[in-house]
Amino acid sequence: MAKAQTVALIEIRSSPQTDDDFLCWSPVPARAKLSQPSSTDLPVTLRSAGVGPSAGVVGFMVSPSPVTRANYAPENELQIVLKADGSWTEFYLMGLKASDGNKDIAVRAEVPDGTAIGQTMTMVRVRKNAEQLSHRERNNFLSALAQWKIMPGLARPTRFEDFFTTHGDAFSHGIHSAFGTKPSNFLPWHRAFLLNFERELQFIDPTVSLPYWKFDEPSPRLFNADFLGAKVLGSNEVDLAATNPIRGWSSPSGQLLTRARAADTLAPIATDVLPALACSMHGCPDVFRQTTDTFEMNYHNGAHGFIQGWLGGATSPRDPLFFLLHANVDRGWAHWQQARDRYDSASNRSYSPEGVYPGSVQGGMREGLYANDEMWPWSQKQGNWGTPNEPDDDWLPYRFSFPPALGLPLSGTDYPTPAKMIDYMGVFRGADLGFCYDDLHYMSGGSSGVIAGEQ
Ligand SMILES: [Cu+2]
Repeated sequence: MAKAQTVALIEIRSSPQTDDDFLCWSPVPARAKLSQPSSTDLPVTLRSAGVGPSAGVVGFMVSPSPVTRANYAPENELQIVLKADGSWTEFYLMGLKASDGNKDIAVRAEVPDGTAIGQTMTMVRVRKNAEQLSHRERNNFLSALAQWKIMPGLARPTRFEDFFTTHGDAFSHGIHSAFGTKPSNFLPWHRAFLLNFERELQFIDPTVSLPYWKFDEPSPRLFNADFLGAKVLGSNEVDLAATNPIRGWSSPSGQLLTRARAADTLAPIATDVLPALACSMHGCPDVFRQTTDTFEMNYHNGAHGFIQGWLGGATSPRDPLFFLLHANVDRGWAHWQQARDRYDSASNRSYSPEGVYPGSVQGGMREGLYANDEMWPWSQKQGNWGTPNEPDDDWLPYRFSFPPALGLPLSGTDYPTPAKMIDYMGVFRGADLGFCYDDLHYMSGGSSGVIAGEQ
């Protein structure tokens, strides 16, 4: 029986800070200890307790480090012993069911009579289908988006302008096969761009994750005045409700958001032209270079072209729908990766060209496209496009730093490369990038995100 003053400390991602206490499906290290030395070891049970009916669920594991897909076996609770000397006992935590837009999971250490002697709050923060967000999740996202738009930028008038200008500058310089030279780094570049955006939203509200617009289905909730806007009949104007935090969304010059179509009753992409998502059933290209253009040309271009308006041009991130559209393209890539086990960034099946830029353009392959090249703009280099016959003044050396996220890769001078974008769930290298999708589990392509028997 514990003494009244016995207290256990629990740390997620093994740091005392709580602003890294967010989980996806990937196992992350955690630890617990007595707050002060005791005369005896203390056995405790670790459990998670959800706050509210839609709360998330976490699993526990003790395992040889690291946890991999080969030894992944989460439990609903875990018996551990807190050592008398007050040293740490390590374990792993992983999301089993997504949270509802807040830290709604208490991770508790209980002594045998059921008394909790320590607790920390966490959430399973995953990217969800925008159509299925709760009111809380939608409101959190819109409020953060409204604040982000007016954040003071580092080298441009607003952070918003940084993003769409950067996309415009890079548009025909390697990030799209359709509008520049081949090959492109379309998929990893946009994955980094989205993650950069999502981390900036999380500075404003750490409970927010980027929703995706599942554009092979009609999306009446998303294309609504209460969410990303309803198209006004007979014009390209977009109506946003008076209570919508992003009401009046405009460009820096004051133009209001426009779209030529809405996808509230129609879907831009028919399900049967999604070979990439159906590839586990129907067969799909096996190697990255055969796959990336399918995502870009058939899938991504189709969605942009359907909506048009601001989404139709090189500065398409002016419309926040851009980020939800690209999250779905990224999710498509993630499904393909899962179906083909393409997490090894050193394999040309996962990404090519491999290696680093050799110093001259060969076969259209420019600096920034090789797996281990730092990508612009995060590389912060000027003129690294490397075209021998053009002035290298297309890319400006302005600061576009990847926002640091505690306990996660990519911050400071750990610049994004295509290779660092491949294994986003840490399946191969053991460190996740801090995002995941509601229908793509660490272990399988299952649809619910809940492992059978664990809820
Ligand atoms: Cu796009």
